[in-house]
Amino acid sequence: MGNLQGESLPDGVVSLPVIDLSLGRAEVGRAILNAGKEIGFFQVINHGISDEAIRDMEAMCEEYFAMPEEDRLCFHSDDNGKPNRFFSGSTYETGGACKYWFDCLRLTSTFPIGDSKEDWPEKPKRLREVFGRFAELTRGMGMELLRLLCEAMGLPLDYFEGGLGNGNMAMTLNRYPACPDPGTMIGLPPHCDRNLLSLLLPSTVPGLQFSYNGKWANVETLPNAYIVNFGLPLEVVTNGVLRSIEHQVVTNRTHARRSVGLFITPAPDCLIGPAKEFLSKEKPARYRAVTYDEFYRMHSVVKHGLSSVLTINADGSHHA
Ligand SMILES: O=C(O)CCC(=O)C(=O)O
Ligand SMILES: [Fe+2]
Repeated sequence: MGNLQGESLPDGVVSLPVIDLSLGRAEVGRAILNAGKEIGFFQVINHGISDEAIRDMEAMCEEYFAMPEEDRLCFHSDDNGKPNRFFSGSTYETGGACKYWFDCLRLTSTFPIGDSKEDWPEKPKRLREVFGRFAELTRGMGMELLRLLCEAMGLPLDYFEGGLGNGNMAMTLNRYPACPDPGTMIGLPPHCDRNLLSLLLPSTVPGLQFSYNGKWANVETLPNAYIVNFGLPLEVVTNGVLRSIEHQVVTNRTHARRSVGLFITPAPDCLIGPAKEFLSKEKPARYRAVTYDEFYRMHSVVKHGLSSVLTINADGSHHA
C-alpha cells in the first residue's frame, strides 16, 4: 500500500490567516472575504466564546471517550441516515484501500435546540447541557461571521438566515487514536465539507491539513482559536468567489487527537445555486442549482475534486 498522505509542504510555508473578531466590522469582513477567496480556511481569535465554555466542552469530550465502551456502543449505528449516532471510521466504504482511523459521535439538532437534546446520549451526565451550550454559542459566532461576510460582499445582512443557514445543525466529536502505521492509515480522507460553514475546535495535537497549490499544508492554530472553513454550498452560492477547500486529517504514532466540529447547514428543500448577485454576462453560472437534499446525496461519496461534480460545461451539461 502506498503512502496515502500525499506530499506535504514544510511547516510554516503557509499558515492560516488569523482573524481577530474584536477589530472593526469592516476590517473583519474584508479579512473573511479575502481568506475565503484565497485559502478557504482561517482561524478566529477573540471570538467571544469564553475559555470556560471551551474547557467544559473539551473536558466533556475527554469524559465521553473515557467511558466504558458499552456506554458509547449503546449509541452505535452504521446507518448514516441516523441523525444521532456513534460510529467508527473503519465502517466507511473505502473500496478496500484502507480504513479510516477515527471514532465519531455525531449529533444533530434543530435551532434553537429545544427538544433535540432529548435524543442525545444520556451519559456522561452533563453531556446534553455542555454540548447544547457549546453548540448554541458556536453557531451564534458562525452566523455572525456570515453576517460580516454579507457586509463585505454587499449582500443583505440576513442573506444566510433563511433556508441557506437554518437547516438542522450538526455537531461531531472526533477522536483519532494514536496509530501504529501513520504512513498507510489516514484519519479522515480528503474531502470538502457539504454544509454551508464549518467551525472547528481543534486540539493541540496537529493532524488537519488543507490543500494548497496541489500539496498538503498543516494547520497550526493559536490557543482557543476556532478554525473556520467554507462548505461547498457557499462556493456554489457565490459562484466560486468563496472557495471550499479540500482537507484531510493525518494520524500520528504517539498522540490521540480530538476535534469538535459544528456545522451550519442549509434546509433540505433550499435551492443551492449561484445567487443572482454573483452572476453577470462576464460571470455566467459555473454550477447548476439543485435542492440541498439532492446536493447532499451527490456528494455522499468521498473522492478527490468534489467541486467538479457541479461544474457546468459550456453546453450546459455538467461533469459526472
Ligand atoms: O478533525 C478535524 O480536524 C477535521 C474534521 C473535518 O474535517 C470534518 O469533520 O469535516
Ligand atoms: Fe471537513
